[in-house]
Amino acid sequence: MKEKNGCRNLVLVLGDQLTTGISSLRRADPARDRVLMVEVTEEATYVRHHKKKIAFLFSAMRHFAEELRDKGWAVDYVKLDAADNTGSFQGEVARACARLAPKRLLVTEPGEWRVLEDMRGWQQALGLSVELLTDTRFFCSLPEFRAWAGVRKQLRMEHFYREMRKKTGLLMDGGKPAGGKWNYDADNRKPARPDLFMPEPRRFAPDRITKEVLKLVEDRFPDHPGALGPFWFAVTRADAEAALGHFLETALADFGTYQDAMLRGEKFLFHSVLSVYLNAGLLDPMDLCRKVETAYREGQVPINAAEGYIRQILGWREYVRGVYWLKMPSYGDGNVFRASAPLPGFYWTGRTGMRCLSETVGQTLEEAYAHHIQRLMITGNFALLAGVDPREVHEWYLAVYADAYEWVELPNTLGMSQFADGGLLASKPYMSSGNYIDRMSDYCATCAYDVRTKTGEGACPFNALYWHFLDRNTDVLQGNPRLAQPYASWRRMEAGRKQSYLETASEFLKRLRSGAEV
Ligand code: FAD
Ligand code: DLZ
Ligand code: SF4
Repeated sequence: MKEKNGCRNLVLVLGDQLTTGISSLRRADPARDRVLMVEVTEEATYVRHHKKKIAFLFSAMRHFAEELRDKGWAVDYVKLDAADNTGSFQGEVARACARLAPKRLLVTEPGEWRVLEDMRGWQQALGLSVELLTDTRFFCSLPEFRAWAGVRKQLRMEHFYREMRKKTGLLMDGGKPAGGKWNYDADNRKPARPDLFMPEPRRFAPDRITKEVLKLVEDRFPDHPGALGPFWFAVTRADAEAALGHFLETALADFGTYQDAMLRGEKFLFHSVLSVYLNAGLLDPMDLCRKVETAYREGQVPINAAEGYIRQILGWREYVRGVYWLKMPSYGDGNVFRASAPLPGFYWTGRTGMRCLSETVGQTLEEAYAHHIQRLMITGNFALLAGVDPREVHEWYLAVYADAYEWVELPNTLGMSQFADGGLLASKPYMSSGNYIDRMSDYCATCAYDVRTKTGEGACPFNALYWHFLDRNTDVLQGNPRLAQPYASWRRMEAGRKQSYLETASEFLKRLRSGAEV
């Protein structure tokens, strides 16, 4: 039924805007305005999101609606199974307009181009004044990033990061970087030993709201990938803060040192598992970075850990967002290698004899989580070497990770991991033979393939695929100075050995593309 006088502003809060600090809520007045939050099928199915990701988001949204009500806001919350739920943002805004007759819609800009384009049409489609507000949850505004990028031939994260350090004063001693160096990566990247003490992320038992959501997701999305249980994510700001505190105490000190390590059965190592909360709005990146700096200043963690961690948030996270909005919508079409193979079926099941992949995909399906080096150097590396269509790779990453929204996922996948943008984001493709994986993990010891065998039956597929990739993409890559050494080795290699690499890789790709289990 239509409200008599109508509300002044209707404030649409999206599922990844769960903070009272969001610009739309800051512009509004709880006494006169109304909040709208909606669970819609379209958002859950435009890619088949992991069940745990949908459950996390719906539960966090429902808890946030409660928090807002406790703070005095009037909230219209539309559950997925509500009668007449139209299943789309626009449909639900239209229904709310008919109910509430608002004078204006306030919404903070969404994190995906697709949704922004949709919203840009609402004013006309709904006959309603729509005000899109800047998302202020980032260190670097989009105009600021555009200005930084505009005067450069090449965009490099490291340069951007230093600007951000200077701008925020994070880990700065006057005009100088704390400890004397900007970047401590040289002290990082040690392989982990299985006998190290491994911290675990803080886990939370599902409450009544989460249990209701888990049932809903099981009923409504039975064919989506991934396991629903055990479900242990924080779904409130208070619990996300507790998870952050636990990370600072138990894992941050070794974050840098073992940042690139991988171990069987150790899904998290010294990673924070906080991106899922940061990206949904349950944690504030500025507050997080300040807490990490304090831990360093108080002598609780070494500089390589604090700097390494802050660089991920202040550097990489901000940088990929800037690139996304600078280059969309064409960015998503990048495919410099013209790769066209379908994504192998084992990305959805984990069934493969390649231990590194079965382990990474397996934990992804269990937890909707894999750490950075697994995403980059296992699933990403394999898809790159196997010539998989980058769009398919992108859709997989967007679907299976609980922290995935296009603004952060697309540049990481298409740019950093698949080099599909031709080198805008990364100065060379992140690719490796089995040797790197063997050095940084214990996967190879229990693999059906032998990492030391280079060609022929039983050889680690990464070994031959590495050379096949370089050979078939010579036209694109041979001028890249960072690949001068591998191309020189390839040119020097004895013809018979080259042939054997190429034949082994072709044979493997044929089997892979036939759908046979590899
Ligand atoms: P930690 O290792 O503890 O790192 C700390 C924080 O730094 C993270 O929580 C995250 O907020 C930030 N961070 C680290 N690396 C990056 C990066 N490259 N880009 C942006 N932020 C970063 N991250 C996402 O948040 N969402 C994604 O959808 C996503 N997709 C990715 C796809 C690929 C192919 C690759 C290679 C990386 C992707 N990343 C993505 C970046 C990174 O892998 C995750 O942020 C990280 O694994 C999250 O786990 P964590 O919280 O334990 O991170
Ligand atoms: C990811 C997601 C899902 C699965 N469902 C919803 C939803 O029902 N309602 C909502 O407001 N947001 C959802 N989201 C997050 C949106 O996809 C996200 O806000 C946009 O993609 C912009 O980043
Ligand atoms: Fe992966 Fe090759 Fe090692 Fe097997 S041998 S785990 S396929 S790198």
